[in-house]
Amino acid sequence: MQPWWKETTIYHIYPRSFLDTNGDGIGDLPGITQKLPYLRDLGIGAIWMGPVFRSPQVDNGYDISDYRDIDPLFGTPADMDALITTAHANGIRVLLDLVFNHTSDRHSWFTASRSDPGGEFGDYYIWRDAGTNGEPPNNWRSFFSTGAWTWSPERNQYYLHLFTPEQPDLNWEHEPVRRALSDTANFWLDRGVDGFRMDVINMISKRPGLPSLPGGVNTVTEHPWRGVYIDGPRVLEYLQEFRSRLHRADEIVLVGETPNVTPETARSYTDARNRALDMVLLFDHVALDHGVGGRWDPRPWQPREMREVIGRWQGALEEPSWPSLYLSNHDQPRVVSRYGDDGRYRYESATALMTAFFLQRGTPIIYQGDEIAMANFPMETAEDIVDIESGNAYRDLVAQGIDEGEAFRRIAGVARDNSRTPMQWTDGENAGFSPSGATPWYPVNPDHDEWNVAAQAAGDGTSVLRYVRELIALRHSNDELLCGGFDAIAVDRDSPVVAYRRSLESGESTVVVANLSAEPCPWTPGAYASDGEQPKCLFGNYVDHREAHHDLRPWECRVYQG
Ligand code: TEU
Ligand code: CA
Repeated sequence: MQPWWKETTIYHIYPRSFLDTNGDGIGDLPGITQKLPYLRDLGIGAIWMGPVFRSPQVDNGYDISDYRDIDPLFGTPADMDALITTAHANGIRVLLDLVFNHTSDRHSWFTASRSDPGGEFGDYYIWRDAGTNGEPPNNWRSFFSTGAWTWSPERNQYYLHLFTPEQPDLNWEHEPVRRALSDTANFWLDRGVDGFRMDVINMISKRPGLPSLPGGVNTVTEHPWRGVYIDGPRVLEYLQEFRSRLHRADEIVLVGETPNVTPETARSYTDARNRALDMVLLFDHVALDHGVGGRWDPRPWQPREMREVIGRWQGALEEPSWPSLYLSNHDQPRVVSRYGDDGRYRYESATALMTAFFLQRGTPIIYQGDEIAMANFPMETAEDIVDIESGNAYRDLVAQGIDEGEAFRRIAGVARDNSRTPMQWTDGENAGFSPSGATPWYPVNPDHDEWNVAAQAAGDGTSVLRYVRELIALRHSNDELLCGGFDAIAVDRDSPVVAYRRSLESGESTVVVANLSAEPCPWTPGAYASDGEQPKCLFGNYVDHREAHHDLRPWECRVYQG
């Protein structure tokens, strides 16, 4: 028997944009509760919700001022209890998002730490004196285009923040901090939740002495922060201690968000014998389109690179590790616009990408809206950039002397705003996200008239939604796909095809093949059947896939009996 989280499909909810029931334009907990039957019918076994705790919302809830309270924007603690109970009644487990690398600067721990260095909370954050000329203690930059240190006149010291100044980093070196955080997790476990996604969890340990990063290096290719504040020296130790303190530690699931993680560190965090995390969220496959200047310098990507990344990470996270599988989230653009084709082949490319990804060894995490192939928002001007990361990046590019139009173009395709637009439930007003007359916090994508849940659920032709339901059912009913090993099937170097075999020790196997391009390309099914015969095609995204013995058509994917 495998643990439950290996045999489930997780659905990632961005609460602010899922369903607004009270008409304030912001998605809420009752909205999530209302849609649980929809998720159950899709085959979802667990939801992960972005942070809904009390927060000034500087970074949409990733700046938490009270971990034990629900932000009134989203509802009440009673709404959360109702959500958990209803989810369980529908066979759906609930994962919350723990943001434990930092708090909000309005958290009582921080205000106490700032005003009373000698008091109980004095060491809860990373405080340092200024240099002799008043300069910050080192040259670290935050991930959001600012310096990583902010001066506090009140305490006469700088504090560290790897994200916005309103998100001061907690000092995990200080044991009471670690205790307070595991107590917080237990508070929610005792309320019935089944696990957590842990935000930027490989940033919790900073190298002692907080050394400056070497100057003049290409930060995109050289990652000078590795071992300094990413994958620092004590991450594994902290995670092991954290897990050992949890109630029901063996029943729940811990998914770590780990930017810039390496195969080695990912393996150590997820090695079952280490009893730290169960899965980590990987990043190489969402960086294929990063150019020499990084995320804000996009370049075309090659299917070959996707194939290499898949092979590398499936190899790195073999037993006793287990991968997570995701294609997009609230920090990334929409996958169909980014790696697929949101024009002519929108259905085909969305389904091919999901098939190639979600049938690998690991647990699929589907981001809300991907099940109907939601696309990037058609931004027109810099005014459409609302997110703090994208907005800062835009200003930064312009300050570097890049022309405003060019800066906007670079940001628009990759901005986090793209994936944060309201969920498209219907073709009606506000896409059914907010009640009629309300104004959603971010405009709905105008393509909701065609691309929405109601349209894709109705009728019996092809739809991305119906395909995803069948894809999940296929995975859940096929032992090779659930627990088999992964072996890449070799293809020509420049082929756009991703192909692999999932096999059990008993010899049974299932073959997955996907053409990640609009070009037809050669494929000989018989060559991959164990007995050389024409293998049985079980599944595919073209209606006649069962009779298909010919080449792969644009964005075609198929699943064969081994
Ligand atoms: O994101 C972590 C992270 O590294 C982000 O910088 C993300 O990769 C980036 O947007 C891509 O350029 C997590 C959360 O998912 C994100 O929403 C938060 O803003 C961030 O942590 C801070 O808590
Ligand atoms: Ca609301």
